[in-house]
Amino acid sequence: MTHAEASLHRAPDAQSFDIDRVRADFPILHQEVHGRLLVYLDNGATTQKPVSVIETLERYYYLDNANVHRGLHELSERATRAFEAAREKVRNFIHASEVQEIVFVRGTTEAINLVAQSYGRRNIREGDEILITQMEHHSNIVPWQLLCEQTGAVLRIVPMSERGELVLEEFDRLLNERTKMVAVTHVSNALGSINPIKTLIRRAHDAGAVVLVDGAQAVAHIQVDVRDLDCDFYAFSGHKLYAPTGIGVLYGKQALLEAMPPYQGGGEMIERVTFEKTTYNALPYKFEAGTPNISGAIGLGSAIDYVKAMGLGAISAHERSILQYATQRALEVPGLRIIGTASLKCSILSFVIDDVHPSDVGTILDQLGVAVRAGHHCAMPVMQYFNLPGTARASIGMYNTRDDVDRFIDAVVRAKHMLSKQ
Ligand code: 7TS
Repeated sequence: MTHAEASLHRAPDAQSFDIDRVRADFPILHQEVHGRLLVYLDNGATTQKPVSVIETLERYYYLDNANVHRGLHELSERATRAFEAAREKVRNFIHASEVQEIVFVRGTTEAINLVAQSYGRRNIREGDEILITQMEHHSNIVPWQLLCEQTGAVLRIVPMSERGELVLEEFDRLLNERTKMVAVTHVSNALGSINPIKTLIRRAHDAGAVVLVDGAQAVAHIQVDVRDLDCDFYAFSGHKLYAPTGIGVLYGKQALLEAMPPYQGGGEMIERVTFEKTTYNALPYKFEAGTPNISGAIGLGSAIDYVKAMGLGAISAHERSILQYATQRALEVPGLRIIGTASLKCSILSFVIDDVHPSDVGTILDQLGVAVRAGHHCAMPVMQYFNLPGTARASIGMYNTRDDVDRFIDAVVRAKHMLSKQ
């Protein structure tokens, strides 16, 4: 049994979450950066990859690489089987009913653009309203602005409170018979707030709107069940779920996807082409023009196997305790202010320090071997709301420890002493 295979046979309950074994599965963590052991706290941007995923990619390119759905030869059949097996793993992971409801895309951004351009241009007209929230990532703002420019629809924004919680009364007030689409993030990447999306989905449906959930910051931390949520679309990126970059998923309810026109034209997505008329392939291939990211999808399947073997419940419990500890330690630092204090949060600790620019904090932390992100986090409206140029952000993954938090806090204290004017 290889190291990677052995790691997939561990029991997935909270007690047995063996952080040392988990860390051993992530080779990249065991290096020095600027002379110190790396502390990686930028998981909101992208996660590191376990050996099992790296070995899956290696095995694919060593042994099986071929194009999918077209060759009659052995390698093509193997590649196709592995690619479609990955789709089934995604279906099972998010509890979708049908494998046809799983469309492979480049990432969350492409998934949302696909829905805006395909569903949106077919179904949304002048005067219709699209409801998003004040805490969206630019990926869940700009595609809707483009659609509004193209159709004459109107974008409406659900406000949030100082804590970074959506104001539900405002959500209810803004929902009306003109609301055709509600697009909301499951977890805020800038604040860590977990939104009550099941409630939002129910209320949006009662008002006759379709709902897209941006799950980019959720899938690695929260068990997602698209059937239980009853969302119409759910988008996420593989690379924030311990999988390679360049692969992501759009889940859509079959009836909605069936009725949507293709997003891009090309190979794979057709049934028959003549110069007079082209007919389209069945779901999900209608939305997968061109050669897909085959190794990426297979890598995503492998990452899902890894996460399931560790147990998402155990991962969540571990990350919750690390976030709690980090929050408590951060509050001990004089002059540090946490941005985003929602009662339900996961993974993310955004903060500012009195009269210090967040990028300077990020640079000093890097010099001390601690990787965080600093800036607007592609959520400029959130920064505008708090009247800040940006924040520094530590974001937690399954392999982070209390030691990581201690190193991070020590580095923040040093940065504050070096940079603070007082
Ligand atoms: N939506 C949310 C909530 C995100 O956090 C991100 C990426 C995206 C959409 C876009 O995902 P992509 O994979 O298509 O790029 N967020 C971040 C971040 O917080 N830091 O770097 C990328």
